[in-house]
Amino acid sequence: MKAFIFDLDGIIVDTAKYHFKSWKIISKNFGFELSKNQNELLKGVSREKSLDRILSWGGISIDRFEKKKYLEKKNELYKGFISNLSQMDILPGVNKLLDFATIKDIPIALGSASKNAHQILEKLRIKNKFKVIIDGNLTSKSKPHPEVFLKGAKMLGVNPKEVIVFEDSIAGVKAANQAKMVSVAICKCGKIENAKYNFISLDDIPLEFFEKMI
Ligand code: B16
Ligand code: MG
Repeated sequence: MKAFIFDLDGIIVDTAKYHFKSWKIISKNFGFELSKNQNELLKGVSREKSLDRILSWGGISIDRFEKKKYLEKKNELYKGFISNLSQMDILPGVNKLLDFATIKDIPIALGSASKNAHQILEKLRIKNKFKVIIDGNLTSKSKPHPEVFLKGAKMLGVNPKEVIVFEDSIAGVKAANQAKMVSVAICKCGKIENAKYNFISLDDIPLEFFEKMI
């Protein structure tokens, strides 16, 4: 394997729960309760696309000015929830993999839909580990479109087929597969459909798993 691309929310840090909390509040404003199952379909999806999905689930139609207002409100709520993030919030197994990649000279990229990615990596104090950071500000097509990962591979100068992508979302696994990369899904649910490999936690991946591929 020539490179690793990490998703952010749900892989490096459990910010997925804060996106859910924020969208739940916004959905309540529209008069409905956002379910856990619906939230799964928002993971890895851009802020704008997420709002569009919520509006369609609620059967609500608003103009673009209102949309902008709710997008800002959602981000304000979210930023409030993540204000105290620190190194302590890095998920189990992340540092082990980052260290392994450094020792083995495997370049690392971030492939996230989030426009808050830089701030989050700074709070976690691991931004310097990433050779390339592709976030929601550098992409125009939301996962499941492979743009975010293909851009990452291009900037790292590696062939997509030689990239392992770590993802926690249905949309992200689809994006990695469409990019012809090796998708490794991390989900407490046990399995994300069509992922090449599935693990419950990054910490469960034995390093020999990678030794076989590099
Ligand atoms: P923001 P990932 C995604 O991050 C989240 O999974 C998704 O729930 C969120 O809507 C999206 O980022 C945009 O985030 O509002 O911070 O720009 O999983 O691709 O790292
Ligand atoms: Mg994610």
